[in-house]
Parts: sequence; structure tokens; C-alpha cells
Amino acid sequence: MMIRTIPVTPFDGQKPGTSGLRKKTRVFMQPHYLECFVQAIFASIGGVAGKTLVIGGDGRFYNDRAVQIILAMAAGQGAARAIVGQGGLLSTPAASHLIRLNKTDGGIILSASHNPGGEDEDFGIKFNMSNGGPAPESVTEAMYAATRSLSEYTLFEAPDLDLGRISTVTLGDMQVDIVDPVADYADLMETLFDFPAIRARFAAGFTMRFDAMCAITGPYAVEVLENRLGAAKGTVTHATPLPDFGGMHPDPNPTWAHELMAEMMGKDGPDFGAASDGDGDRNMVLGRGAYVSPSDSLAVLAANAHLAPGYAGGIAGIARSMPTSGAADRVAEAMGLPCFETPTGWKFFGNLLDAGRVTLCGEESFGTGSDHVREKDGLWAVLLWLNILAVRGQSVAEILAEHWARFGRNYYSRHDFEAIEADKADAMIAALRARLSGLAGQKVQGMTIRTADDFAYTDPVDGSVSKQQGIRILFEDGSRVVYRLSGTGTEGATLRVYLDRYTPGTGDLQLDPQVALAPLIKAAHGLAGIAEYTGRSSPDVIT
Ligand code: G16
Repeated sequence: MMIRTIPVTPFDGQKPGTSGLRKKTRVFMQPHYLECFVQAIFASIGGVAGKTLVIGGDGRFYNDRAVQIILAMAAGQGAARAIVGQGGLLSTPAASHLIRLNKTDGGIILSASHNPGGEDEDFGIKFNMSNGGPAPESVTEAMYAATRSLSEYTLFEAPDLDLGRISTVTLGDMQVDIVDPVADYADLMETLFDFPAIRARFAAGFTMRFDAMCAITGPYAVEVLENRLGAAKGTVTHATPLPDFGGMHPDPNPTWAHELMAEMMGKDGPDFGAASDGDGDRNMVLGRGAYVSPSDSLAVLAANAHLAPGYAGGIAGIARSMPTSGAADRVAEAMGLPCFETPTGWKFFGNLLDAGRVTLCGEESFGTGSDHVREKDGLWAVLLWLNILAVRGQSVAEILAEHWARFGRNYYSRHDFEAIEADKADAMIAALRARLSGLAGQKVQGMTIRTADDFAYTDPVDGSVSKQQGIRILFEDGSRVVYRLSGTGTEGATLRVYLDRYTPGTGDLQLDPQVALAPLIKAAHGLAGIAEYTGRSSPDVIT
């Protein structure tokens, strides 16, 4: 057993995207590839000597090897302590909580989130800061710079640690605490929500289905929903995390969570349904016969959060990513709360949460969270819904209908065009960008363009500026189309087209969103020339 330094040549393309570095698993499995990125993480935070890190991942293929590699590198470079989830497992929100609870210097999370897992699928890694939140752009840029100038990394050479038993062991001079991945997180949930009220509702026959999609949330959902809240055994399906997620695509949306959708849309479906993603930070919420769009979910949660004990004093403000619909803005306005519009990426919410300027955050990409951690949190969102349902005693459909009648409805949809050739997608965006200044006043599909711009964000807390965060076309009737290229894909480019149209509470509130948005969809295709540039006339995924 000894400390060894290994010379390396830098790898190209280790540039973190919307949420850490995501690549094909086999790319990560190349000799020294993961090690080089971990070394760059360490460099970007001034080394790990004397520091404490939380380490864990969503259990996808290569999670186990990656945890051992990171432990060996941390031990070899003088880290004082590592806190690791048993089996190397931690959901993203649970990792964020452990970082905060133990006041550590940060943590490394292994996940490609909602991307499929397996030897031929995707893997990922990201660093979270001592506040529990994803590294901000200044740090991810430092990581990328470090990946390009590395010449070596150091590790402590020793046999793999047995991570299967909850215990405290040592690796060289580093203490390693192998902890229950679920317990602290479940305890935190008990402090936020009215568990007795939810338990009483389940005892009275309320039924639920939670699809964990063979990913990390299974053990968390079983413990919280079935063991602590008394939901019927078997409420949580696909509850065992598997390295390939059992072949499922763990993205909780109507396309990929189709089993759950079919059950919930049936006439004998359960009262409430939910799904979460690979690493447990996303959520989809459903009622019997009712789909709640993530943008609406944020708005409903904001309007009702005070019904849960953890938010009984009210919320400080709301933040949403720019492409998320304006539904939450209407709640903020009615409640006299500040509302912030940030670029896509949970890292942009961190400063607002740390400064106490917002309590709830949400994104159209099935992410919702609060200041209890610094990540979005799938099971948390489901529990807040359960708490609201228990107090109001209504169905999901009734709550949605009342919400729209009061605040109006933002008909909303996102159309994704996946794995298109990157140069074609870039050319389309570049051409649109070049035309932006001349678009105002033009008429498309009977609608007049009010403004067109490329979203830039100045962080209200630290003043940092992020440019080119999505192209926005705003129409005079308040409708909006946004175009962005995804920063989380691993194959070609994914074009996301976000569509939003507001109807007041007195209008027609029960339309199919695709019907309500039909003219906007046509306008979106025409304006950007999607078919001409990409050869695609219809999206691969609609949410
Ligand atoms: C990540 C980010 C989210 C973002 C989502 C989609 O989520 O944390 O903020 O909305 O990716 O990003 P993009 O549109 O660039 O693909 P996750 O759940 O993948 O970590």
C-alpha cells in the first residue's frame, strides 16, 4: 500500500455541461479518463488536503468502480474524511443534504441523471460545493481549464474498500464513514411535512403508485412512503436500483414513464401517482386522469406550500428557469412575492437560496425543490403534494382546476428533437440568432412578434453574467417560443423548443395543450426552419 503518482496526457472535451460531465460510460471507462476529471475537480477547489467530502452516486454501471477510484485519489491527496453512502449509493438530494448536515467541504456525485445507464449508455460526475449545491460556472470553468493542463494524478494504492457494511474504516490516513444513504434524508422529510396527516389519509384508503424506474429513489420511497407513512406495500414499483435501470429510461415524463401514465389514466387508477429519475432529483406528478406539467406543479406548490409545517411561515420568493412557463409568476404576483427567472441549470438557484431571497425553485424539466437542500428533489416534491392533498382533501384534478380558475392557465409543452447532427443544430441556432434584431413586428400564424432576444442573466447576488442562455420569441398576446440546445445529452445535439400560451381564468381551461398550442407550434417550426436545417418535422419527445 503506497501513494503513487501517475503521469497522464490531458483528454479533450472534458467540459462540464448543464450539470457536470456526462459522456458514454465507455468513455469514462478508458484508462485515466475519470481520474483526470477528478484531478481537475480537486484542482478547481484548491486541492483536498485536510478536507471532508461526501461521495456517492445513483448506482448506474461503473458507479462502484468510480467510487473506489475517487476514494483512492482523495486518500492519496491528503483528504481527512470521506462520507460514502452504503454500496456507494446516494441520491442527488440526499448527497446535498449530507454535505450540509455534516458541514463538509463539498461532494462528488456520480450520475447522468435521467439518461439511461449501462456499459453502452451514459455516465456522469459532478462536484457540489459546501452549500450542497452544484458548482457554479466559475468553478466548472476552472475544472475545464485544469483538464487541459494536467500532467499527473496521485492516488493511494490499496485493495478496494468493502462499502457494503455501515461502518467507519480508514484508507491510508483518511477516515471513511460508510453511512445509511436513506436515514438522514428521511428524517429531514419528517421535519418538513405533516406525516401524521398524510398517514391518516393513507389509512383512510388513499391509493398511490410511485414508479422508481429501477433507479436510486426506490429505497428512499419505500422507506418514506411505505414504512414511515403507511402506504400499502407495493405502492413503490421498480423499487430496486439496477446498474442498467432494468433497461428503463429513468426520465419521469409521459413518454418514458408510460407504464405509470397508462395506470393513472385508466378509470381505476390510484388517487395519486409519481415517478422520479435516475438520481432522484426529478419528479413527475399525476392524479387519476390528470397530468400535472412541471411548470404548473411549481405554481401549485408555491400557492399551497404554507399548508406544510416546514413552510407554514410562508415563502420568501420563487425562482424558475427561463424556459419554464410563467405560471409561477402569476402566483408570485398574487401573493406579493419576488419571482426570479434564471438560466437552465440548478446551479443558478444556489445564490438566491443562500441569500434567502427565494424558498421554492422549479424547472420545466421535472425539477422542483426548496431551501431544504441545494438540489432539486423528486421525493420532496411528491411529499409536498401529498401534504397538500391531505390538508385540502381534494383530488389532483380538482386542485388543478381551482388553480387555473384563480390564476389562469399557461398552456405549456416542450418538444425535443434528439440526436440531431451537432453542426446542423448549431447552424440553425446561429441563423436564428442573426435574425433576432429584425423579428419584432413580424406576423407569424396570425400572431405579432413583440420582442426577440437571446436570454442573458445577471446574477442578482454576485453580479456574474451568463450569456446565450436560450433564444426567446415573445408575441404580443403573451405567448412565447424558446429555443435551446440541451447541455446534458451525450449523442449529437438535442434541440428543445419550449411553447407557452396564457389563457385567463375565464377562458377555456380544459383543452389538450397540443391543441391549444397548435398555432405556436407551427410558428416555432417556421421561424427557425427546423425541418430545413435538421431534416426533422416532428419531435422525438413531447412533455
Ligand atoms: C439538469 C439540470 C437542470 C436542467 C436539466 C436539463 O438536470 O440540473 O437544471 O433543467 O439538466 O438541461 P438541458 O436542457 O441542458 O438538457 P438533471 O436532472 O439532468 O441533472
